Amino acid sequence: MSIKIKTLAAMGCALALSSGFTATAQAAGANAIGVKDAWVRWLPNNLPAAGYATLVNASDKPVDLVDISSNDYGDAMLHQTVSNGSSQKMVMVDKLTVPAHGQVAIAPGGYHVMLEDAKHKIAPGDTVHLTLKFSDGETLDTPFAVKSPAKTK
Ligand SMILES: [Cu+2]
Repeated sequence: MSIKIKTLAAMGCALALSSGFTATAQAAGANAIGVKDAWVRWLPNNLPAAGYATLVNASDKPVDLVDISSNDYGDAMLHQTVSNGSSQKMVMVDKLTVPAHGQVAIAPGGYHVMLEDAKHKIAPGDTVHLTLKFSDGETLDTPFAVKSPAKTK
C-alpha cells in the first residue's frame, strides 16, 4: 500500500515536471519563427494566386511549417515547382523545414502557397491573412501584401 502511494507521488511529480517543461518550450516557441517579405502574386479572373514569404527560425532547433489555412481563400496549399527537363510541374509539400538559426524562402521558382477559391473580392493593394502552423505548436496569423504581377518583377 505504501509503495503504491509512493509510486503515485512520483508520477505526480513527473507530470508536474513535464508540464513545466512543456510550458517553457511553448514560451520559447512563441517567437521561434518570424515571417518577412510576405506577399501574394495576384492574378485576374479568379485565377489561383501564389503566396510568398521568408521564414526565419531564431531557435536552435529545426521547425517545420506543417499547415497553412486562410480566412480569405477556400484553399491554401504549399506547393513546390519542380523542373523536369524543359517542363515544370507543381507538387504538394507536406512540410517545410526551417533550419535552426536559419531561414527558408518561399519564393518564385521554388515554393509557393497556392491560393484558390477566394472567399471575397481580392485586388492588388489589399492585405490577406494566412495562418501558418508549425511543428513546435506555434501558429502565426500573417498579413500578406497583395500585388499585381506587373509590380513583382
Ligand atoms: Cu501551385
